[in-house]
Amino acid sequence: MFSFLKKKLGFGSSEPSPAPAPEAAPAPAPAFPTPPVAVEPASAPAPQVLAPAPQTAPVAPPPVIAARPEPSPAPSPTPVVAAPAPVAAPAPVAAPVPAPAPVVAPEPETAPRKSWMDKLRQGLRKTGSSIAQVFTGTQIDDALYEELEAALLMADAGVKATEFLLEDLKRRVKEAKATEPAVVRQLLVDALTELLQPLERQLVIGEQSPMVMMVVGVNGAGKTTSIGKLTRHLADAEANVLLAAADTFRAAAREQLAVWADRNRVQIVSQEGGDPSAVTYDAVVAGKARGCDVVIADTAGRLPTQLHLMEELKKIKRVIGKAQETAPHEVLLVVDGNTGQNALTQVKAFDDALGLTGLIVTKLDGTAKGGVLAAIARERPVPVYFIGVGEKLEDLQTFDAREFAQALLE
Ligand SMILES: Nc1nc2c(ncn2[C@@H]2O[C@H](COP(=O)(O)OP(=O)(O)OP(=O)(O)O)[C@@H](O)[C@H]2O)c(=O)[nH]1
Ligand SMILES: [Mg+2]
Repeated sequence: MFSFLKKKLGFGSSEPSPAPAPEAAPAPAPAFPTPPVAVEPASAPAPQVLAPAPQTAPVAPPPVIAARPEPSPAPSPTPVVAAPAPVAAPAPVAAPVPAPAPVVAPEPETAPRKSWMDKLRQGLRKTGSSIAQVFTGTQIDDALYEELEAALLMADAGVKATEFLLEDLKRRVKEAKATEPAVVRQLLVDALTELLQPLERQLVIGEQSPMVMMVVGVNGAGKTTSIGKLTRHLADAEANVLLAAADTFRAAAREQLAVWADRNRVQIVSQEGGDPSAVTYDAVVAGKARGCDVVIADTAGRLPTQLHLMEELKKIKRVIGKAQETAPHEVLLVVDGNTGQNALTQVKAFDDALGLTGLIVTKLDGTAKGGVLAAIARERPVPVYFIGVGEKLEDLQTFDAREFAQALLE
């Protein structure tokens, strides 16, 4: 499924390993193996990095990460730090960490990629079918373009992206001297793919130790669930993860994250009724002391119009910077794909307040509003690291512009 580009040392093979992650491949890639990690600059759209090497079992490869840094004996700086049961005994040195055997086991090996693509397609079909219907006629005329305009707007692509796509499409149709509506549909897939391509980006870990990520978004967008899934993937890729329960607003939120930490056997820092900034600070300090690879802070949901709560987020970000100079390295916004144009509003508002580095777009398995990604690409192109197409682990996937365009217009 997906790999994390790991740079420098620390874990994962640090040299361009020959057969790394599968990705961008139509082939039935396995759920999520990807141990040997690809190394490449992040910027470029994932494809070239990743060979669709049909992975086998999700077995841990060369045991890269040396003995997991022990949690408890660490000079844990603050008392806040609850160090949950991080796995077995820490082997002294680079002992082939008994690869958390059970952790692996993604589901059925066979069809994962296809099945999540189906979910994406099914979700977007509500949108897609109306767009696809535009091309069922026999003529390319004004009526076709008018219908297409209406369909794109219905799919929440927004006025700007819709205008842009129509113009681009007309140019392509002319160039290709297309005469069949079915060909026009294919040209629209190309146009949309090109528009969405700048959003493709892969999460890079290993450049910073720890890499600190803060996750924000409105209530119920899917922050905690996405963190849980991501943590599992990171843990499977041998990264040492520490979670910060910076959603101190609800007790249940802490527990929800603790369940994920437990399930993935990673550490968590939380504090009853504490201040979210303080919890995050403690987590980053602990992450440094314990040699963690990634620290992920889960924050409470909030609307961008709740200014005092947005200030709180800014404070968390500042405080992270005090704990580690270059952090946070990622500020991810989780948006619910169902919210259509509202998602664009959220992206703009959170970006203005915090300077987003990436997005996770969830719930694309049940939405008729998938066109909003085109609006985001046109108006505020924050990269999309992952998309969520369901509640299961394998339902968190990397974003691939062409796959998405195809699913939307099918
Ligand atoms: N269908 C579907 N449901 C999802 C997806 N991602 C998350 N959910 C569900 O959305 C609901 C809310 O998810 P949470 O992870 O608790 O959302 P949150 O943003 O952390 O919520 P707050 O912390 O309350 O702001 C849960 O029921 C999740 O199972 C997805 O990609 N598809
Ligand atoms: Mg939450």
